[in-house]
Amino acid sequence: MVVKVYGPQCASAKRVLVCLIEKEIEFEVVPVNVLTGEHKDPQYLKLQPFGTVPVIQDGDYTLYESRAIMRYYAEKYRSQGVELLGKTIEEKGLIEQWLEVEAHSYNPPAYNLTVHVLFPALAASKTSDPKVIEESEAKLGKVLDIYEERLSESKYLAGDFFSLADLSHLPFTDYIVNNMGKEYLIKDRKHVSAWWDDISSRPSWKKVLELYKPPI
Ligand SMILES: N[C@@H](CCC(=O)N[C@@H](CS)C(=O)NCC(=O)O)C(=O)O
Repeated sequence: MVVKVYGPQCASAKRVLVCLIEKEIEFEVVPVNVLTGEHKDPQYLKLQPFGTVPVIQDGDYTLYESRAIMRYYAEKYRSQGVELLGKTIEEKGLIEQWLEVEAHSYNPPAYNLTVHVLFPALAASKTSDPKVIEESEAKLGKVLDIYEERLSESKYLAGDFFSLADLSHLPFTDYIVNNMGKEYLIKDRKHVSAWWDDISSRPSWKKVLELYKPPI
């Protein structure tokens, strides 16, 4: 069964796509343009009542929330493609810890920067608040200081192996480094920078960028 992914152009959807590629799962995409509001169409809201992308359909199974989708496929196809969930329960615990950090500490300021720096540059209808930009950058900097410490001890976030925890950072970090002129947030931190160079050079991520070109 080919997995149908709605909204491939958006960062959260790219999180799902890179996971599907790592797991060698076939997919097709359905474009949903968030800049023109297609994610609020009544037809789309039947699939994703909160009106955000992505959503997947796998036969008659529908799932939304990008991290839930990644976890679902990493578990369902555990022995296929790259192992993304760790080998032991301790590794799995650390992966979950860093996935939570990504969702609740890293993503909010990175998302705010995307909305206030990147979106206004792409659509005249989107406005920018300099105060939000300043506060989000400061928050993200503090989070990245903790990452720097962690990545001085291990090559990847959960240990010396690539996992869902690292993968989940790819789309928004790519915006920060390549589309917002804020690459210094990553590059000025030696271990974070080496980690970024490593994870962003994976063939799976390069494939996503080749298929769905930034800036969005
Ligand atoms: N927690 C959701 C967040 C999804 C999300 O915020 N998607 C963005 C695009 S990256 C979106 O749909 N934004 C449009 C909006 O919120 O109106 C997930 O991970 O799937």
